[in-house]
Amino acid sequence: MAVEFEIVRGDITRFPAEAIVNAANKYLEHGGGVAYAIAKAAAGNAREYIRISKEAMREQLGKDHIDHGEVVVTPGMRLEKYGIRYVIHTVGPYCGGIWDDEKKGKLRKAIIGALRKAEELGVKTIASPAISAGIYGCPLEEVVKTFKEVVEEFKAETRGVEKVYLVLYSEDAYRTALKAVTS
Ligand code: AR6
Repeated sequence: MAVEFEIVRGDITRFPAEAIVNAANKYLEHGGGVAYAIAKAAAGNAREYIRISKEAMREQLGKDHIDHGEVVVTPGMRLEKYGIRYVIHTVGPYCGGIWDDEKKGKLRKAIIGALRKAEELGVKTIASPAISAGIYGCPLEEVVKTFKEVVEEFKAETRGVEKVYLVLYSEDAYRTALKAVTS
């Protein structure tokens, strides 16, 4: 079955997909943005979720940081009531307003890493925020376009994933995202 891509407006901490993606930093510190929101919603306490995430990183990667393209999985915990079984932590590029091929390459790796992990976990639905489009300062339009391209390429290799959602938090961001893929 072909994987479908959909842009939606919503809060990823309660989005009913089997796996959600976290726009993390390389040390899984979850200090702000969507990472902090996921950490608080999942564990009730961000500090506890950081501890769990770092432990998972040690077990899964055997080191204390993630490179672009690598991911770490933690259980949904309190998010399981929405049907979220896994959180896939991935790290996008820091842009600070600058966009170039190198940033794009890093973002592509971050996205494909999360999608491949979803496939490996056997989930049918995965939802992601606009990785790097917040605190990391990458242009939202470019992030959305890159997302669409990567999902398009992922179609050729996936067997199990049926739906990929890109979840925008604000109405404004949602509108910008829709425009970015139609223009
Ligand atoms: N649901 C969906 N999207 C959200 C939500 C939400 N609940 N909350 C925020 N967003 P950011 P980054 C959007 O800054 O740019 C953290 O401190 C937000 O509007 O969370 O990759 C990490 O630990 C934006 O469009 O992630 C890293 O240090 C998008 O999610 C750093 O921030 C991503 O914004 C990563 O920065």
